[in-house]
Amino acid sequence: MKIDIIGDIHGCFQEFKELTQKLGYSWESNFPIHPEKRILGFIGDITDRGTDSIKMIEQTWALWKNHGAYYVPGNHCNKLYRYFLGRNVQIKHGLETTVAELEKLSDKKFNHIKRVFMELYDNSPLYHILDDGQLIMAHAGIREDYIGKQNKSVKSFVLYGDVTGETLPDGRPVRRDWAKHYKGKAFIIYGHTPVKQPRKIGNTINIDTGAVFGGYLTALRYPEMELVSVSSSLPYIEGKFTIFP
Ligand SMILES: [Mn+2]
Repeated sequence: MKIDIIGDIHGCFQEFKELTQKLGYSWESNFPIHPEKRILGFIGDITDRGTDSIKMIEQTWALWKNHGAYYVPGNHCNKLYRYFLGRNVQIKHGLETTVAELEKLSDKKFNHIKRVFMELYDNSPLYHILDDGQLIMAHAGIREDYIGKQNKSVKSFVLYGDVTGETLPDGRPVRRDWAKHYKGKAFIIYGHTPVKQPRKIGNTINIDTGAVFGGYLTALRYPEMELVSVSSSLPYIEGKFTIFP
């Protein structure tokens, strides 16, 4: 398989369009289509914080539904799904921007966006095992002993990472560096924790380069293992990037 997997987009439609163009996709049909039938992969957190979450829902759903794109949910996707279910979720940490976009829609358009997002979410696995088990897409990564399993712990890990339950002084959750200890054969591609440059360690790569915080939007071309990035149009926010020792 030939797939281009994109890191956390967070409503950055403009960067998504630029990145797919740089990857050789054509936008003639208003959706990125590759002339050699490469496909796109979405690593989760397609919405929240950026200005175009609705557009990213439409793009991701249509590419998944009609063109074989792969998607796994992130924690922000999970929260939006629970919002659509009518659960009592807190409209903050980025969800407020998506809700503000939704509130401007007509009832008809709102119901359409709700329906397609829920369809996408309901039909997507917590993580994808691709290429005969050689490649795994998981939003926040996955531990080797969780691969192939589906339970509450696995769900929490792939959505939030290896969190300790503690928080840093700035409110961000404390996360263990699972990638450093990963010894599995499958190559794990993930995002969730913004880093200044893609972080490749062992058989893992984090491609969340903080597009919504003024970094880059990054894709990994598989199986070529080439990284392709575009600069964010947004102001750079230093404190949002994790620096690993
Ligand atoms: Mn995330």
